[in-house]
Amino acid sequence: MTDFPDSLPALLAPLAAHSHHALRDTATRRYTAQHAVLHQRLHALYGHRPDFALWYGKLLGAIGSLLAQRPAALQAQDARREADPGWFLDQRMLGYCSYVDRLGGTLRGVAHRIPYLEELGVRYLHLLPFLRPRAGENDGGFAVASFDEVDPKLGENGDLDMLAAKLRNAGISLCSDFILNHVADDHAWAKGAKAGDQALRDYFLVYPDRTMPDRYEATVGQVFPQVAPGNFTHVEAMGGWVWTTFYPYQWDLNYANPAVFADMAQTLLRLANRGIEVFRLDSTAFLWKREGTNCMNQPEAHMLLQALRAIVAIAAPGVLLKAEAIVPTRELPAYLGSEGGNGGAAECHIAYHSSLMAAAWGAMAEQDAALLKAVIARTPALPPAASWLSYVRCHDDIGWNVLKAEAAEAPPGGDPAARLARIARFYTGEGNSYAAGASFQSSDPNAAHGSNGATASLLGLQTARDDVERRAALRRDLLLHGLALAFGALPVLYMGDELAQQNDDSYRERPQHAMDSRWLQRPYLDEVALQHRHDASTAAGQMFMGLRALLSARRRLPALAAGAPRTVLPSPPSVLALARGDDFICLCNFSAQRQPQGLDGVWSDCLTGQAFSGEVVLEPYALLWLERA
Ligand code: OTU
Repeated sequence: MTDFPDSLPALLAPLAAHSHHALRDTATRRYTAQHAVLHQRLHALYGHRPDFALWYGKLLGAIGSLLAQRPAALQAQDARREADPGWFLDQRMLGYCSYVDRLGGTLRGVAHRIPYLEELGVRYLHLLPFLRPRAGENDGGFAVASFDEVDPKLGENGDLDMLAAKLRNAGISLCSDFILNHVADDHAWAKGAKAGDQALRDYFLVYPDRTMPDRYEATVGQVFPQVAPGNFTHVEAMGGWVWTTFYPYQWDLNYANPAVFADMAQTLLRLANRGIEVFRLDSTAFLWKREGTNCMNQPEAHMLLQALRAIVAIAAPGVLLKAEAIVPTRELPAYLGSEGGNGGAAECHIAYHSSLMAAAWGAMAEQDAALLKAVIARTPALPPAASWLSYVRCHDDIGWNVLKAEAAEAPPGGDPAARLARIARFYTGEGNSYAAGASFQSSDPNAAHGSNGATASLLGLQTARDDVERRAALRRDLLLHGLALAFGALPVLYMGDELAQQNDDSYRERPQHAMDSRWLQRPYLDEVALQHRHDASTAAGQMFMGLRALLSARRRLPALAAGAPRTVLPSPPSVLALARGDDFICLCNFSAQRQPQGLDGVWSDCLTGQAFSGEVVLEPYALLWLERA
């Protein structure tokens, strides 16, 4: 690369004053390893600009400064993780996701929950947005007004640093949303743009009239078709239409502008230096817009992410990037990097396997594993030191449209939209469904957009009329969790699910939340259920202890590590038989009927030690973890 001599000194200059020569040598080593990808991706995106070389040198200088500022404890963690890049693939890794206020009230309060998290074996805590959000409606914190201030309702900046350090000392990695697709319309950049600052106006995508918005709308989908139709919002102060993929107050950032990339990359490194170890890259699929497309999963979005990965590898290699891309299965692997293709570059370390999650819920509604088998068949092996994230529920809806391809192909086939709409209607409790949930954003009952509801409520605990139905609901709940734990991923529990918490309907009384049924599954941690988590006579106790038994079995089974092999064995239509290597099988019976499953050799139940050989009869909704005897 001809510009190599111009760039390394830019990176090293801020380190010149640094007392430790080692850091300069480390920076040189990392830069040498990353430069080709970093320069190639950014040159491809912005090299046409006459100021590219100057911009690139400034960016590297900023990266060098942030590396120089990185606290020693984090530098030491960086070194450990550079030596063990697959550290997060271990089968003992377990994630937990919650809102700060719903888990502990404030950031300080979350610190008091660490013993509880340790009891579960949590090693990764995803706290939903805790930076200063937009005043008023803010999409649960996903409209960020400042990346450098903590939400005053949750504490102050020092509390974040303190919590991150306490979690790190407990062996728990703090994960934070990094909402890089958009900012709030009261973010300083948006306020400056509204005040007429042209450079800041160029941080956003603004159109003087409807000509371009209408052309884009012809091919772009809608995320909130009911409450926020369309992708553009007219803003008087901007003299036109601003691109707003999500709510009107969430202004998409313009990544065709290199200043945006440089600012956001530095913002991430500043937050990394506060002790955040995992960044959930929100809405990564939407980062690059291209007319005539759905403006998702564009090649340039992957170039941006690969450049971000290279920057993190230089300045904070102990940090993980996690892609939140709620997209069809075929689009997912690219977020973890490509071995071949555009020069084989790493991208994110982790990606949500959103179609696996949706297919498991689809299998439960259909009492048939076909959708799930189709998704697993389309799930390729991953690059080294990359992992799926498996989960049962999260703070968002279950998005069905990611399954269109599998719904068309998996038996019995038929119209995929109608099939997904049937599943979505099942989870609203239609007909004799046991579910208690709500459809999300689908104005047309025959269109499947999303489904909301707490896991236990969607699986029948809320409608259960007697102990038989309660036990069936809990079996379904443990089945979905057992699959997420056995699949071969970094599994993340969603706060409250471990206690079989149900829907929180209170959102309907809060004007700023009433129109968004995702708040059904955003409860406060139920202190009473928490007290009963060891009481087998309660649903909370049965769920917690059932889950904990699976978790302790999982910790001793290397076959369940994220990177270990995975194959689907022959099974009846309503059973998933997932082998992990030669000596472990996860059996899931998605039906209300007993199902026979053939076995070769002698196996024993990981939880009870009961032996099976030749065949096992699976009880309705049974989960069975077997290890070769
Ligand atoms: C993400 O959502 C967040 O998880 C949501 O909580 C936010 O509302 C949204 O971004 C905007 O920040 O596909 O990749 O269907 O599941 O918007 C973006 C609604 C997403 C969400 C969907 C999701």
